[in-house]
Amino acid sequence: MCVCVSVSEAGIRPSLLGLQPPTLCAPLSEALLDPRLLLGLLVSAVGLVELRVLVVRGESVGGASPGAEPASALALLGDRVLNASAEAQRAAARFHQLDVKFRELAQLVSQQSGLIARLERLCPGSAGGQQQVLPPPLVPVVPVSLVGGTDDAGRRLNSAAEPQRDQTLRQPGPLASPLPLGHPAVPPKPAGPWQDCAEARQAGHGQSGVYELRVGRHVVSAWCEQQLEGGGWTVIQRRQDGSVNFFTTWQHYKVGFGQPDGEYWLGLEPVHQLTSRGDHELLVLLEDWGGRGARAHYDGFSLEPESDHYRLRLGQYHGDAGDSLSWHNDKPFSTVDRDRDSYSGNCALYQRGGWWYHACAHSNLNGVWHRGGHYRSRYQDGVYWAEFRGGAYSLKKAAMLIRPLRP
Ligand SMILES: [Ca+2]
Repeated sequence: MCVCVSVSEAGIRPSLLGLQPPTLCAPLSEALLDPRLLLGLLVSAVGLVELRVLVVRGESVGGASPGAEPASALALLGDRVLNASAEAQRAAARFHQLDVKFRELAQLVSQQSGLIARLERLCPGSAGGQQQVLPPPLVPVVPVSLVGGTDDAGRRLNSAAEPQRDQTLRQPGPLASPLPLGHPAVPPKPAGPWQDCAEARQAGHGQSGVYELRVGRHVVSAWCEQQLEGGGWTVIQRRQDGSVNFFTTWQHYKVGFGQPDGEYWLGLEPVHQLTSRGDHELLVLLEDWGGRGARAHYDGFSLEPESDHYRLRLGQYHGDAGDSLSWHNDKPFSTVDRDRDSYSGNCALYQRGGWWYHACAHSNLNGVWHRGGHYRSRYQDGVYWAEFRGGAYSLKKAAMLIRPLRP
């Protein structure tokens, strides 16, 4: 007596001898020892495929000799097949349970992976985030103005970098702005509010100081520079002593912060409102720790509305500071909590201040006010204008002024 199964790529199936080749056959005594034949019998026994066990009597198959097999052998085989079938059924049930458990665990892992990915996106400073984000690019600019020049004064003044103090510690800075002209000890309190500093100047107010300006439905305080080149300048940004923390959020940059007679940021929304009334020019005044001043003038300046992230629109550059802002033209404003830059990481996080970052910056006048000029920091986070003193030099004074262009 022999047992036969067909063997295919899909597995081992029992078959009728000769009907589904290729076929494996063996005598009963050997079939129980052959794992392929035994597996075919087990598979059949649990009903996964059709069971056909052919018992060939009296014929020679696979070397089996003709003649009768003892009836006891058949009974033994039957018992073993039944036992194996029951075992296979238990194994199949166990396999099914494990398969269900595996699917549950796989789903749980998938959910946890998604959660981890979301947390990494929310925490760019975490270890996971840093693994995917390269350090921000530094500005490799060697300022032309340094070629053949000297920065001995800056080096003499160079001392340990001092982080800027917290905004809660802010106090009115000295009345002197980074502008080259002097200022009155007591700023005037002209009537207002004015449309802008140029309107106040045209009304005869020629002293620089804090004026009230009507911007939309709000009244804001701003420093008006009324003695520089005919006056009428509205100061929209000023750094001079590190008294104000500029590493702050979108909302602060939107509405403004600081003190108009000291360090301050007028606000993206007021500047947008002012520059949407007509064509404006921008004047950037800089001063290093050696007392050397420089200026960058742009004959066009405006900010798009908040819906366009206060995107920067800039005109042609003129001046002696070097053009470190045109690279940021047409770029949206970014803060540590509103990353709109074109760098894979968060420029405002590394450079510690809001700016119209590209990837990342040739200038950032809203960085950390490091005392002394040259500073040591992990990232390029100083108050810098790369074309003037390089990206690793934090300026002592900086100011941004706007004025309507005369028709
Ligand atoms: Ca980015």
